[in-house]
Amino acid sequence: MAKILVSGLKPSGTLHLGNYLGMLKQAVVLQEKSYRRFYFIADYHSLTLKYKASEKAKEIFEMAVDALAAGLDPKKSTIFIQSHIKEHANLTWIFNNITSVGELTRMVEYKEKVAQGQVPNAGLLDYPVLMAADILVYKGEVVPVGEDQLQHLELSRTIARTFNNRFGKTFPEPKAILTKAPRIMSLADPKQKMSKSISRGCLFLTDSAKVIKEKVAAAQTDSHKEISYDPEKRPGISNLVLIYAELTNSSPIQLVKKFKGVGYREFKSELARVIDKEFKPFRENRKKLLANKSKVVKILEAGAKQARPVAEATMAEVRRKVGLI
Ligand code: AQP
Repeated sequence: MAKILVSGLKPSGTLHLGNYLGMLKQAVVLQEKSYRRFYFIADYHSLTLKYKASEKAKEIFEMAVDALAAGLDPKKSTIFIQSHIKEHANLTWIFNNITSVGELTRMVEYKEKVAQGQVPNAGLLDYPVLMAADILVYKGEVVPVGEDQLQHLELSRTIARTFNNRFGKTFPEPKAILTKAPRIMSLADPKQKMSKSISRGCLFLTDSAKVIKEKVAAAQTDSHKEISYDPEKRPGISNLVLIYAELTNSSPIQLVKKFKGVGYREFKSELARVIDKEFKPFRENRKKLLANKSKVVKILEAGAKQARPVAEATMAEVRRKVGLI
């Protein structure tokens, strides 16, 4: 039987190159493999961060538009909005009772977000439990994610194991599918992950050719002259080389050879051209989808209709096993 694949995108801002190379590009490619796929827009997760209620609906809808524009195909994948399937929240509550608070407070992303000034609300702390429910409500076995989500995914595995031990075998222990670029760094600070919530240093999928050129030209590198790949010692240029490699299906080593004797300015200009070429079709698809909003609404409704019976069946089984009537 085809393995079950689950992943999500949080509508907390515009998609960036990190989201694309860490997860989305691979999600599109995986549509050609024999999985049963569930992709959702993680609107509940986005409420854990500071946000403006008047802008949230637009953000959620546009994240769905962006996922479709990047190539997620409703004929191959079930695409829907997280909060439209109430079982995500229901299962979170069950999982809350088998998860230790100590483990949640040790999550690196929680600590980072609080250090960045996010309110340490219970939702932010509970984020990884909701993530476990997102995956396990579909009995997900594989999860395409970036490296930042690995610790959360490990907790999903722990939750699945704990539940199975206590209530009987119910859930698989989901595994990550990582890309060769699982952590793209900020263009402004190559020691920090590129993140939607820190827009400085982000290269957005919606950026025009001109903006891409300006941002890549301004990307922080170092005072060396030659192109090389050494993420530890030369994180700035290495981040750019990795981006180039991923977008051209080559390897950093091949690129270091190819650009021998070429200066940073010329390399950056070439990289900007490669990025723009990759994202041009995305920008065009996005424009078309935004002009046909009812089509997107229908796709999301159809996706929820496909996802709901699967989630309901899991929740019915869980209710029985934990002793609810
Ligand atoms: N910098 C990154 N490099 C590689 N992969 C990344 N991902 C995120 N940042 C990078 C992966 O992209 C997928 C979608 O991410 P998300 O929407 O679930 O939210 P996130 O992981 O919290 O991403 P951001 O951009 O950092 O958002 P904010 O700032 O709002 O928290 C995930 O698979 C993620 O691993």
